Amino acid sequence: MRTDRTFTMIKPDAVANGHIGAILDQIFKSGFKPVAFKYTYLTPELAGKFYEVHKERPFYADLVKFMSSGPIVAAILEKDNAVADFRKLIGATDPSKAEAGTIRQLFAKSIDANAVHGSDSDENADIEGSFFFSAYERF
Ligand code: RTP
Ligand code: MG
Repeated sequence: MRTDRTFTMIKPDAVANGHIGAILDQIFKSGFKPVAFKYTYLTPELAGKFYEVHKERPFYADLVKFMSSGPIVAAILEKDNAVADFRKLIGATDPSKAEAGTIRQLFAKSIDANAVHGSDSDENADIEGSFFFSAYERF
């Protein structure tokens, strides 16, 4: 299992608020290199499938509704120790608890509309990247 890739989404709130450029700038300045990018949209069915691990959690329905509420940017990023370093860059799930200077502290409004997603393991980075991109795009 490779350890130099992660998967991210710029979520509907950050896209709608015009933060794509600023967020990508911060990601690239932190040393992540682009592997694959897509400006796209999750239907409720696709959002439900993507977040299936949270199916039994109380916030699942709201999460699916939010993630399918508007366009997103999906991307595979490359850097040593990508998963952990990226989660450090985005900050805590709840932006009110996120460290100063993190992407969620700067751009997120609430725990639901929290601007970005970051994979939580190397295995999930691979699964999530494969959800959006074909094998040749992940070369
Ligand atoms: P993500 O998967 O989006 O990168 O976020 P995460 O790892 O920091 O958090 P996770 O536990 O995977 O939860 C996925 C998304 O569900 C919403 N959530 N709401 N109300 C709540 O207690 C709660 N907990 C999680 C968040 O929007 C979170 O990003
Ligand atoms: Mg997560």
